[in-house]
Amino acid sequence: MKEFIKYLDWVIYQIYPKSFCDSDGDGIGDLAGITEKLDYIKDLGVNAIWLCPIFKSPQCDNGYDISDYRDIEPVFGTMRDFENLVANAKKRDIKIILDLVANHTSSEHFWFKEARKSKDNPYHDYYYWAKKPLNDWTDQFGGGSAWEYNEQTDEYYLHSFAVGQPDVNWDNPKVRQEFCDIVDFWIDKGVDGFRCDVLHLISKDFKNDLKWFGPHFHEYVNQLFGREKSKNLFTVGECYVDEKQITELCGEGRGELKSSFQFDHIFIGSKGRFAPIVTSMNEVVKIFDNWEKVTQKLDVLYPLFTDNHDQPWYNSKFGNDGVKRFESATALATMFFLGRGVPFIYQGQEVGFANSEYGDISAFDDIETLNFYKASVGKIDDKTLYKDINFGSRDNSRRPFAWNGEQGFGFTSAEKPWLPYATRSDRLNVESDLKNEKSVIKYYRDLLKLRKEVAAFRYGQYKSIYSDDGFIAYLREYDDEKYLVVCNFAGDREVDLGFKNKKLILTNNNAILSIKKDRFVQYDAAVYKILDE
Ligand code: ISL
Repeated sequence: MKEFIKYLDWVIYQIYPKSFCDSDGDGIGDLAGITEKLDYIKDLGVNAIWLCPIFKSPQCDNGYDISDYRDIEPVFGTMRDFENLVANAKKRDIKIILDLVANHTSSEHFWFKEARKSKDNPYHDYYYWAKKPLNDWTDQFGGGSAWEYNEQTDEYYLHSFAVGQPDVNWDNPKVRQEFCDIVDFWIDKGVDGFRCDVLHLISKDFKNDLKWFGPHFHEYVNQLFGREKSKNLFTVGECYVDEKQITELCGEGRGELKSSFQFDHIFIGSKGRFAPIVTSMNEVVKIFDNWEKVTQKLDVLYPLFTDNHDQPWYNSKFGNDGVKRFESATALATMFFLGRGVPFIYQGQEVGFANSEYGDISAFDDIETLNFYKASVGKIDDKTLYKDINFGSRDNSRRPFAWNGEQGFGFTSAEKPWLPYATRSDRLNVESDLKNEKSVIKYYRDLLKLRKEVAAFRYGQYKSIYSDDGFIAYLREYDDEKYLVVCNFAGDREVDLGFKNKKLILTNNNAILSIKKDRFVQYDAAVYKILDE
């Protein structure tokens, strides 16, 4: 049996700890807050959670700048809170996945504080240094050169992200051993897996583009995750893979990663994060269909996702977050989460949260957004500037989770949260959604229940029927069972899908009752069981 088959039973819920639930009233979410909400998570039909970084960090990039990999960031709680979270999660059969940031540390990490002191410091070679910048790489946050001057040694160090996030030198065997030890430390704490932040950058090729897999990439990943102790972890890379790379990295027996994200459906039509897109769901359905076919053929585990903490809400970007918000959010979920692969739900996606409208830079925190603002203010008119920021900012999906419509939205008892609430929180929150006749949460529950109950949605073959004009129809087949998934993201249409005898088992529009001719209005999603033909 393929080693990844068991992960097809997993449904992963991504948590941004700062913004999920604040248990101690300081305006910042924490581990105890997550523990309080485990039943909510469980009730959705989730059986694993991925926590964005919870480690000690100066928070220049919200925890992706780690100063101690073996300690919990005090604003999130203590190691006891973490152990308590793990124990409570395990009681509910929920697995724990941590975020492993292995490409860079914080500049406040002990290694870097030592490394920068002198060229003969034992930690100096833990990072990349050069007398002059080795190339013209710029940091990924629009902050300028990726090389920063260090006076003490009269050298430059590399930071692919913020100045406070120096890249570690994976060519140094001591660094590789350090990360193996870090992984093992968390295995001993009961962790089931890791999401690996920009892992494709760990082996550098200074003559090429920063994003390319470097010469020793596979060897280093194998060293980290191919070991006896680590080989059974669930691992997913944020590696921007293409078809070839996903096989090389996630293929059976490679001893590297179990899966990796690709981002074709995220960056499609985009001329940059803050430039409103020029595309439609037509492209998205084609990309989805293509990756389903490709990963099936290559026999690799595919992560099914639309949202994460680095993106504005997918439904706001590609779907409809206005009058058809429910229909559009649920149609997206239907297409993605009944596919072949492992579903990743980002916190709040299941409530149909949407982008915010702010007109003041003080409402933003994200380093990339602030860099964009600095570079653009005064050069374009304010109206366009805020339109672009509201469209693309990572803060959209990082705003505090709205649990109810009360003061603090059930997120915090503090007067002010760390980041202003989403502008529609009074209407878009868990409590109001659950009262709604058209509840996104309830639809997610039904959808995940279906995925859990019907083996075909987990292990079945993916068979493409149609994917064009913003319309998709696909089959999932397993043993003698066949299921048809249909989602229409474009204009109203009547289609003959060719399956005469079928039973509707899930839909976001109860008006879909015709079984002979199939009529679909925009954002209709329907799932059928195919009966004898
Ligand atoms: O969001 C991005 C900037 O537009 C992406 O390029 C993002 O930085 C990239 O996907 C890497 O993301 C990961 O590493 C970053 C961190 O800021 C992100 O939150 C994390 O997901 C640096 O650690």
